[in-house]
Amino acid sequence: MPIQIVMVPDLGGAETVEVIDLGLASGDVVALEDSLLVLESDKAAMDMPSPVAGVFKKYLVTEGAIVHVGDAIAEIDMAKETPADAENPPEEKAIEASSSVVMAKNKPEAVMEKASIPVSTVQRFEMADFELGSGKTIATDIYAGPVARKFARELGVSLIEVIGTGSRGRILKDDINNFVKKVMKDRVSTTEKVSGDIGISPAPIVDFSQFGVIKTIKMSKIQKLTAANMQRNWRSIPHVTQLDEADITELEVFRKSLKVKQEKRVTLVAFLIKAIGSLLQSNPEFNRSLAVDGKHFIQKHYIHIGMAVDTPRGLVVPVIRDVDEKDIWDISVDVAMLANKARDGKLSPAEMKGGCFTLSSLGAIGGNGFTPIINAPEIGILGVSKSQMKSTWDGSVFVPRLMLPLALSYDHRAINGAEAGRFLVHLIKLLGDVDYFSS
Ligand code: CAO
Repeated sequence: MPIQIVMVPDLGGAETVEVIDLGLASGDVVALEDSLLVLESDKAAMDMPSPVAGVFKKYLVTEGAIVHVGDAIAEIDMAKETPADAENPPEEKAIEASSSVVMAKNKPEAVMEKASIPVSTVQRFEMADFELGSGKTIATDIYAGPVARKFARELGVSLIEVIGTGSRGRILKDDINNFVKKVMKDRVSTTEKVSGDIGISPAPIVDFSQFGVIKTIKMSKIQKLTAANMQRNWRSIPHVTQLDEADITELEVFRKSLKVKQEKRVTLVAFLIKAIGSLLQSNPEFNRSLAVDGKHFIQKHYIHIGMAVDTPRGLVVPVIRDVDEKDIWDISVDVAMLANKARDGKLSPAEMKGGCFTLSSLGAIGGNGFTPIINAPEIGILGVSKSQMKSTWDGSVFVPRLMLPLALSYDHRAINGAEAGRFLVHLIKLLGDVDYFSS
């Protein structure tokens, strides 16, 4: 049987060496001079190349074993030729490589013969201190065994860059792992730096109880979801907010007259939603979303508008559907119905989906203005604050007018400033046009 037993070669003076790295597994194809294992003397570590080509069977020693010249250390099956071997038979390669390599051919089964094997030395090898026998000696700066070398090759790691933490600075598999992890971590932090996170330090962890009595309150599901969505939208969308005021003096008179006549409640929010619906039709660039591929817009041919509602559980945004097909009364009914459902926690997931644009009205609460965060994948949101009587110049005199603060936030990847400016101007015009709502 063509089993070659490989033996410890002439060690050039050293009597014993330690086996420190066994890198092959049964069935591994071994080419001539492939590293079989690593031996280490007091002064150097050596890759021990295979004297034959074949298929590795097993080691006859364990890691940490102390071996002598001539000890059997491994078995290689030379019967199993590899494709490369077929073209270049092992014996020819062996003869080319080193005449001192003992080959299994023409030898009886399991020949136990002292082989003088070429040994490649690695880091810390000093010729004068460790003269090898008849083999070739290749001194390099890298001190690593075959397992580590194989692993490094698989990962494409240059061992020159890896710092060894093994005995006498030997590079271990873990050192390569740690090197790769560090490179990846550095790359992530470089990406973060490039993406603008440089200099943003994490929020300090403060023990507030040192300043007074505290209580930790669990966030509701809605609050957690809102926090995550706001964070994502704030960070990922280049927001611009355009500010203006609409003169709603006549509209408010009209709204109040409707209330009296119809004995039904119609709030300013219904007028705003109606007006936004009209603008999404005349300014279709606002009725889009950015496609995931970053190369297309999704143009919507339906008009559904989200309405931010403040509830005890947190902020929710039900959607009023097909606003373009509804009059002010239909919309008023939807506003009241969805706001009530929201406050009672009875909105279905479907009622909160499909919005094209959002209205966030803080008008009943107060404030001069705020910058709303876009509700992705929408690309625009209108923030409305409390209307106030203001002294305005009509060209000849100051007159009191009811002015409504508006803030239009838009995704600057999808909307240009001029488009946003026109959108707001048109909105202001509509809110001043009572005929539009009465017709
Ligand atoms: N300026 C002055 N008054 C306003 C106004 C404004 N901009 N907007 C509404 N009002 C008036 C209403 O017309 C109504 O007056 P009347 O009683 O005379 O009719 C009154 O304020 C109360 O309105 P309302 O709040 O009950 O109803 P609404 O239709 O105006 O709003 C809703 C409904 C659901 C939008 C509102 O209740 C709400 O929840 N707003 C908060 C939205 C929010 O939290 N946004 C922030 C999101 S980001 O954190």
